[in-house]
Amino acid sequence: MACGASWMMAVAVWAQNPIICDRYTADPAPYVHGDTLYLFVDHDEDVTENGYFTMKNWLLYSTVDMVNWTYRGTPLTSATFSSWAKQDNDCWACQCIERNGKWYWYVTATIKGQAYPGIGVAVANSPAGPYKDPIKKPLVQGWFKIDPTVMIDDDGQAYLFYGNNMLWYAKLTKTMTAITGGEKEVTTKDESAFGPYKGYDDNGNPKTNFEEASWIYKKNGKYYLEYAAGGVPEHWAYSTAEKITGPWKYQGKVMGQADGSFTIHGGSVEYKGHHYMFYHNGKLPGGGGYKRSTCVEEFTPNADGSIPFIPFTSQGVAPLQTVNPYERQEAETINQCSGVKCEGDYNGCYVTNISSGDYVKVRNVDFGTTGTGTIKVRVRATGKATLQVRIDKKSNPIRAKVPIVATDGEWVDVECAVSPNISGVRDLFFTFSGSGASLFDFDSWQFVEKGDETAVTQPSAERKAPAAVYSLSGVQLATPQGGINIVRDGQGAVKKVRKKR
Ligand code: FUB
Repeated sequence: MACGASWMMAVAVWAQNPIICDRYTADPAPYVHGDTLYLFVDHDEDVTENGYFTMKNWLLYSTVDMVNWTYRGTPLTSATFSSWAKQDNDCWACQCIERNGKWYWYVTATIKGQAYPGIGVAVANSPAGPYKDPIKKPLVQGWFKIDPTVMIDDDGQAYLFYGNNMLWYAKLTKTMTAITGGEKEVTTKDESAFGPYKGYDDNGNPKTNFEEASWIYKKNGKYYLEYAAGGVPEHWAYSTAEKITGPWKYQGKVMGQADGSFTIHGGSVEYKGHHYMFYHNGKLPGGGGYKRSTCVEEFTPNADGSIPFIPFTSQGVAPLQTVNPYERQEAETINQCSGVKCEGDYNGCYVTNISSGDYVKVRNVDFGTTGTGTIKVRVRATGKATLQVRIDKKSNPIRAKVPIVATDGEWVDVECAVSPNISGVRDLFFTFSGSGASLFDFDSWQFVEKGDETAVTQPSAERKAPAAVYSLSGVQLATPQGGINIVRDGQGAVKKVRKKR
């Protein structure tokens, strides 16, 4: 009995699939750029309308350690494609890549006034946007033309693949915003290419094993096409080819049917020397086939480059590095959470919708041997609340209790002693209490090492709003716009409220 209890605790501590906890995220499309893995995802709304996919926008998250994910905004909505796409729904699968400093985000949407889909592209100078639709029309359109996947070959030629049950590809021009040379159909009814037929559709037509969600890439001179297969419910499979034009050779199943979701759309990526397979399931609380959530598993390709069968886990993947608590960290960099939402855009994001009992977990934070003196949090509040700091478990004793007061719509920094101090590599929990909904907004946090508590910090330039500069000594310091009041309260906290001008 005791043994069983400790096993369950171990699972609970490490469980981190699904990896995004503030919303339902579907059809994950990872992209590695520099040190960062960007995750472009679709968004299943919290409220499903008409018992079908309810998807109004596309989201961006990123990570540098594979276990803590940073919300980077909602850079695209159906409004981005307002000249040709149906509005306020049908924001289906996507993929984004960078070329010569510009980011090209290919999406599925429904053609305005029609029932069939098209594939559009939005362009930006940075992954988080702002994005614009440069051509104001779909690149391709027609029945079954969904789920774009894109790659740039070694000779610089970019290709777009797309389709449901049927599969097409087209060359993209150097601008990445038009196709050239026409659309080519790939014969999905070729069983040696995509596996045996799997049943019939609603109209009695044979369904190919290739379902949708194509994911194209090249590795060691070989082309790989991963895709959802086997009809519905789908599993994950792949084929390979020596040339991008085929012929494709079916290589088999690499993942089973996703738990709680009849679709599985994902894709693999190599990052910092590791191989990861992304997919979605329906396992976030309240989730299901129309409320899906992104998951990730690590795998090791076989010596011949083939992909092994990858089992689903609730544990997910191991951290690639620790988080430095003595540098400013975004509150929206999260391992696990409950209740909260992330908001904002390329100017800066934050955690909001915070209620009593909600929590945010940050995994694998290295507090060092000296440990913490104080914590500084940047918040915006309309009333009183408390942010508590705990370690390793959200029910563990409170190490810091940061009092929050109304801030008049301003972002302010609040600093508070940590006791007993925290050292070592730990999981960090922020818990919240107060009365009412939406207690406050939480922008960032930073610990000050024991002995360094008087250090003065200028919060990062990520947020465009002017930052208050303050000291623990209670000295009022200048800010870019006006001064600040620093008030000590009975609990050792220092509240900084910017003066009205
Ligand atoms: O998310 C809507 C659709 O469900 C996608 O386009 C498909 O790949 C399936 O995951």
